[in-house]
This record gives sequence, C-alpha cells and structure tokens, in this order.
Amino acid sequence: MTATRTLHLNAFLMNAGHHDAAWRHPDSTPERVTDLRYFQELARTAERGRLDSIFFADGVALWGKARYNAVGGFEPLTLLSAIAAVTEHIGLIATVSTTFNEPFHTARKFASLDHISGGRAGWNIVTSGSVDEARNFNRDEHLEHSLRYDRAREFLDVATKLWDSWEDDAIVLDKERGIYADTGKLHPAAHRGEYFGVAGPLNVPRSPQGHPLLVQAGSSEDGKEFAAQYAEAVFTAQQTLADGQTFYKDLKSRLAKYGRTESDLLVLPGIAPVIGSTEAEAKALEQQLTDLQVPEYGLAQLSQMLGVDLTGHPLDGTLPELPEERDINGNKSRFTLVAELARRDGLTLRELIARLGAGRGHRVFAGTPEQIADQLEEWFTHGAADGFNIMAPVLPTGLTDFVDHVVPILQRRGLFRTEYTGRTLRENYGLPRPANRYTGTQPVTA
Ligand SMILES: Cc1cc2nc3c(=O)[nH]c(=O)nc-3n(C[C@@H](O)[C@H](O)[C@H](O)COP(=O)(O)O)c2cc1C
Repeated sequence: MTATRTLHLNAFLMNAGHHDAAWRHPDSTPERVTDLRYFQELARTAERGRLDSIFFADGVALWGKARYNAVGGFEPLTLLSAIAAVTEHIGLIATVSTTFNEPFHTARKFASLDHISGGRAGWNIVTSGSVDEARNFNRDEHLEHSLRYDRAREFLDVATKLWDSWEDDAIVLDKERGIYADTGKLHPAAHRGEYFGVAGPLNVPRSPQGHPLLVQAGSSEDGKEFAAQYAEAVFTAQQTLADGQTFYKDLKSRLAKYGRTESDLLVLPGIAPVIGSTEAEAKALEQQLTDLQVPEYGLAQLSQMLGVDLTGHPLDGTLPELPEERDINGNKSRFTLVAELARRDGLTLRELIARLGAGRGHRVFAGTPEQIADQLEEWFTHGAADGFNIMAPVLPTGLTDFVDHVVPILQRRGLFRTEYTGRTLRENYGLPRPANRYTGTQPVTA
C-alpha cells in the first residue's frame, strides 16, 4: 500500500512580514526585529501548526533601502540555534551563500546546528545575486553567473565529503582502553580543486541527519541543473498554475540523469496568502498594504530585480526596454518572471510595484481560509507543487491566521499532518538519511 501523499509546508519568515509595507501596518511589530523572543514566538506558532519548517533568507549586504523598510537583522544560523533551544519538532532552514563562504566553515556550522537541534537543520544553498555582496568581500565585480554555479558544485562536493568524514559509529567511547574514536572511521576530504583545497576531516562528528536537508532556490537553467544534482527541496516563485506545472515537470525530469527519482526532490513554490474572514476583508487588507507602499522603495526594488535603474521613471508609464536574460548577472529567473508579468498583464510601474509588494514575484492570493486551501490543493493535486513556502504578508498575524484558520481545513481534507510523526526534518519531509559514502569500505581498526 502506498502512503497517501500529503503537503509539506515551510514558513518563510521575514522581519515585519513579506509585504514591503508590512512594517507600517498596525498589526506588525518592526521594533522587535532584533528581539530574539519575537522569532522564537513565530517559530512556536509554526510548530503549533505542525509545519515542516521555518526558513530565513539571507544576503551578505544590506538589501533594500533602510530609509523605507525594516531591512537588516540577524544572521540565520545564529538565530536558528537560539530558536532550536525553545522548539522540538520544527525544521530550521538557514540560507548560506556558496559564493562568499568556505565549505569547511559552512559544513561545520550546519553539522553543529543539526546536533544542537536534534536533526532539524536545513541549508538553503544560494549563489548570491547582487554586486553589493561582492563589494563586501574584496571584489568590485560579481563573479559571473555560471562560475558561481561551478563554485557551488565544488562547494557541495566538499561539504558532503566533510559531513561523511566521521562514520556514524566512529566514536567508540571506550573509557577502559582509553580509546575515544576509531580513527579508521575518520576520513580526510583530501580535496584539491578549482576553488577549494580542504584536507579534512571535519571537526564535528557526524550529525543526526547525516547531512542537513539540502534546499535550493535558483530557477535559471544553471540553477535547475544544480538543484537536480543536489537539492532535496526547491523553493521557487511561480505566478500561474501553468508556469508552476511546467517548472515542476522540468525539474523532476532532470533527476534521472543524476541517478535520482522524482520523490527525491520536493518542489515548494512560494505563496503570500492575504487572509480575511470574508473575501472582501482579504481584499481590503491587500489594498490597505498597497496604500502603505512607499513608491521610492518599490522602484528601487524593481531596479534591483531588473538590473536597470528606474529612478525618475514615471510611475504611470510602462517599463523601458529591458536587457535579455543572458545579459543579467544577478538573479536570472526573477528577472524573467518580473519582465513577463509586466508584459503579460500590461502593467504600469505603479501597478507592477503593487503586484510585487507582497511577494517580490511570488504568487499573492487574497481570500478566505477556504479559498486559500482550495488554491493550495489545486496546485498540489495538479502537478505544480509538493508543498508550499508560506510567506505571511504581515507578521505575526499572517502566520497566526494561517495556522489557526487554513491549516485546520487542510487537515480536515486529509492533506496535512495533525501530529509530527518524524523526529528529524528529513523524516518530516519524507526524505531518507543519506548513507555515509565510506561506511563498509574501510577495515575496522579499533
Ligand atoms: C524562495 C526563494 C528564496 C531565496 N532566498 C535567497 C536568499 O536568501 N539569498 C539569496 O542570495 N538568494 C535567494 N534566492 C535567490 C537564489 O536562490 C539564487 O541563488 C540566485 O539568486 C540565482 O538564481 P538564478 O539561478 O535564478 O539566477 C531565493 C530565491 C527564492 C525563490
């Protein structure tokens, strides 16, 4: 008998909320974005809803104009370690860039978080999209897009070797004989490649999940190929059911080449649900947030996403001539999504800024809990999603409303768990613990 397929839900948490005017809304608490307890409370709300995981995005530069939005905040691995201490089940996914880090540091930090949380760590692997980040790391220019992915592949080769560098039973703990570890079960990485030279082994014993859950969020050609090779969950922005289905099929069809099956990778599109007890109430909240937008902020965000400076362009005009995706050295897939959205719906800059306000290109849906559950069910049952990245437009209320009003509907429909059954993040996502590449290959020398 095959187990019934159920949804996986990840709460994508963002300071005052995902809407770029969330911090101005009366329900948000932007004064708490450097208050640990605020994030601990959000995590516990997500855990009360039996969500699979929480997730923090990250960049290594100040993103967006601080004059107009509550941007900036905690480094995700540090924050998630503190959240681990007050939660028991919820998965903890941190974004870390392969372009501006070293594999040894990164493997070590994730192995530590996995131990600290009892097997709940996940890594959102990003290659970083902005030149502002390069400028914080001794570079004037950003590494070219395809080279960032070359580096990311080598980074993952090394990181996974390091996580395997202690076999599961390497620690002998023989007090009598004075033997702590079976060093025959500790393996060097002995890596010398294009970008990295790493001797290994890691200085953290193998963690509960073996490897943290590997998540990826780039949807360009290179991004999809990288995901097919390494990722176990993919975050993606898709505007329509048809686009979602195309992306889903495309990504799953690439897995066989790497000896993987379709169930080895979960596709989780983002959705920013604007929830109201009636449809009119939801639409009114959406409008209220649009009315709070600062156009200068929206224009700066749009300029960043499109790689074109739009300062001074009339808000009631349309987009100027844009470059081709191949000439974009930032986030290619988001560039194309935004350009297509504007073209398809014939939007003015003002309308485009309003459409991007809640989700930065992720799908926004305003409606009742029932209508939102219908949307999730439709994508889930029509080949566009294995679950969703839930992006509350305003926090904490948007998450509380989702947990209290949408989750119970999904549970009643048999689409979502009512209790955690797994112990680790991988178990809750229904993904296997990776075998250690060295186990069974070495003589025992204890
Ligand atoms: C849901 C989601 C979250 C993302 N979070 C981040 C992030 O936190 N940091 C980051 O640098 N890029 C983030 N990205 C973008 C990238 O993952 C990506 O590495 C990069 O910009 C290249 O994308 P591309 O392959 O589409 O060009 C995110 C994308 C999505 C869909």
